[in-house]
Order: sequence, then structure tokens, then C-alpha cells
Amino acid sequence: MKIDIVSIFPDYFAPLELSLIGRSHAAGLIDVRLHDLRDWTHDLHRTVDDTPYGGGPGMVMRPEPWGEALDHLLAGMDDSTVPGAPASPRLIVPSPAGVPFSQSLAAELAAESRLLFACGRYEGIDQRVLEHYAARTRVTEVSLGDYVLFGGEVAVLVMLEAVIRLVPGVLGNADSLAEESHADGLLEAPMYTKPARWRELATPDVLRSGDHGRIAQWRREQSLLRTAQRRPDLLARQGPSTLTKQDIAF
Ligand code: 6GU
Repeated sequence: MKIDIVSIFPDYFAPLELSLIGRSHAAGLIDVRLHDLRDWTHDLHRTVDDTPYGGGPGMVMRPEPWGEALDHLLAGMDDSTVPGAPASPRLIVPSPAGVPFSQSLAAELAAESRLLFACGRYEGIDQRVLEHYAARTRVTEVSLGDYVLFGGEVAVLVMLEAVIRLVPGVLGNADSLAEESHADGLLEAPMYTKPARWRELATPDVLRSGDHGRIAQWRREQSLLRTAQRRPDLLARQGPSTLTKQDIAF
């Protein structure tokens, strides 16, 4: 998967070299390229922002550097009419006004061959940039949640952590993906390891029973219980077909 990131703070992405992301990078599964938006400015001060039309606080990112940057990164990659040609990259724009990021969107992005992230700062990017590229490639504005960050950089780090671990071959154990929180729309059951007693606290006996059927049933119940207590919104979203008779009885 090829990933391009445009930002005025490419240094924010240094952590990508660490840990799993760094290793998948090294293994050739992921190719991340960072780009400084200011490289597409032409004035002495490398200006990327200006005051908003209509007034108000803050600054808005000017469309010209974004146009040059995105034209450059999309060049030659946009012909989905040619059989076998690479698909047009998916352009992701982090924004508090975007669609909510989720495990299912992460899975969707993990199946793309090219992702292009455009990190806005200040009060955002001139809306015409989004409009212009929406006619040329698949553009999605994505929000992490209902709060405001200074800019999209940290949001992109978060999204990449969620996406890259779903790319086939990145995680050693594919089973852990199937069982983790949110994979089935529920929160995961609590986990325990050795020692069996720690500071007077015991681990649940069932987990050391060796009875895989009972263990699976206990985990399912804990998962339902936790979800009902902490995230009733998730439980309400479960279709009737995903809850078993046993779940409902519980
Ligand atoms: Cl993706 N960007 C910014 N700037 N703020 C956010 C966000 C994204 N998600 C939540 N708040």
C-alpha cells in the first residue's frame, strides 16, 4: 500500500518509523511518503494561509499550494478506465466536520492500494479544494470524534495505526483481529495472564478450566455485559440476526 501525506509539519510523522508501522514499512508492505505543503508555495515566506472571507477568527489554508501538491501526487495515477491501471488514490481529509472514523472505515481503507492524506491546520482548507478533487478522485472528510484538534496530523497518525494493522501480513496473528473490540461491533471481554493471584485478586476460574466451550460462552457474556454498561449505543446498533438466542437469554 502506498501512502502519501501532505502537511506543513511533516515532523509530526516521525513515530511512523517506530514499532509495527515501522516494521511493516521495512518489510515493504507499506510505503509512506511525507510531503511538506510549503514545497508548493512560491513566495519568500512560503505562505499557506490567509484570513477567511466573510470575517471571523483564525486563518484558512489557501487553495493554490494544495492544488499544486495534490495535482502532483495524483498525476498519472487517475485513469481507472484503463484496464489494469492503478485505481485513483483515495483522498482522506481529516476534519472535525467529517464522517466519523470507525473500525469499518479502517477496514475499507486497509483494502485500498493508494491513500493520500491532506492535513489541514488552522480553520481548515478552502472548501473549493475539496470540491475540485471530489470531481477527480474519491474524497472523504473524516473526523475522529466530537472534539477539535489543532490540525489533522495526529488524526492521520491515529487513522494509520488503525488501518495499517489491518493490512494483510502486518499482524502476525490474524485471529487477534477477529476477536478484538469492535470487530463484531461489541467491546472485548477483559483479559488476564499469569500469575493466577495478584495482590489478593484472582483471575476468573473459568479461564483456567480448559473448557473451550465455557470459556467462549463466558467471554461472549462479558462482552455483552461490558457493551451494555459502557456503550449501550453499540448494543442498540446490533442487528437482531447478530445476537444469538443464548445472547438474548443472557
Ligand atoms: Cl480528523 N481533525 C481535526 N482538526 N480535529 C478533529 C478531527 C480531525 N477529529 C476530531 N477533531
